[in-house]
Amino acid sequence: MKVPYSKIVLITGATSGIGKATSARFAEQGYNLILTGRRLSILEELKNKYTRKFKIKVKILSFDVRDAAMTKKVINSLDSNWRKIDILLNNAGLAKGFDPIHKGKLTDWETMIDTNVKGLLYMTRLISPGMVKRRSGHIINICSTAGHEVYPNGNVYCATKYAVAALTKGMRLDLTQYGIKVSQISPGAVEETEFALNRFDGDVEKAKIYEDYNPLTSSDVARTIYFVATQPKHVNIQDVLMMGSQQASSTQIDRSGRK
Ligand code: NDP
Ligand code: 8X3
Repeated sequence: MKVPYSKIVLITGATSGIGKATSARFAEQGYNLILTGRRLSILEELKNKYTRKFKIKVKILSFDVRDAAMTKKVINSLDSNWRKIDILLNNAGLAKGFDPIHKGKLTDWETMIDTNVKGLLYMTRLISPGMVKRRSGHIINICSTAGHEVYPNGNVYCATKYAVAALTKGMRLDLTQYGIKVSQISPGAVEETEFALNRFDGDVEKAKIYEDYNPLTSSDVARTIYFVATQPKHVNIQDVLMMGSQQASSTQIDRSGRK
């Protein structure tokens, strides 16, 4: 075990992509984990793997972050030891659709707002009071370059990530006095995730958006999250805006082949 005491990290959206890669990073470093997501079988696989390989404790919680009542019930069912969460990684999120505003689907908009904004708020509201009481903790929100610049057809997804950026700032203003750090990571395009597949409703062909350049990988983002989470007590990295080397902005990507 490399961790001085059994720190607990709760990761939302641990079944795939950035959340899954980050769970592996913390697991190999000896942290105890609370892993959440809707797909129970994947959570079970991760729990078996990490407890066997790294001898850490893993709690899995399967629920939909859009469901406020269920989220409350599940988080409040944790026993007092598991409630002492040191790091909350608000990662669960998604893009749905890629339509201009006049053609967008209301159901897509509701899914994104309910998951990316309201889900993040539900989790924070449930977990931050314990951190305030203990006068310690670190909340890390997964934002996006989409929370820094809006791109065509990104409308509502970008709006949810601008909301995440505003909430990160608001949380920090409210929680700093209690010794709680609040940070966010803002990645550009990230492969080894289900992000594109979800955005394009499972259309494998449309989801092939990374083939002609090197985007970030989920492990690149996980490594950065780990770095942000393991700074000395007096250091808080507030935001990390990161992109693959072939990406200059949301719309400027060198698509001349993988380099
Ligand atoms: P993935 O689709 O691979 O992972 C998304 C995770 O969120 C899954 O574990 C999924 O779990 C969980 N999730 C989605 N909806 C819900 C829900 N309603 N309730 C509970 N869990 C949910 O995508 P990424 O890893 O790419 O996405 C993670 C975060 O990173 C998101 O916030 C995304 O916006 C952000 N991001 C992604 C980028 C990219 O290019 N990939 C770039 C910048 C930011 P399950 O389905 O099991 O519920
Ligand atoms: C994911 C990155 O550019 O698809 O947040 O919005 S992007």
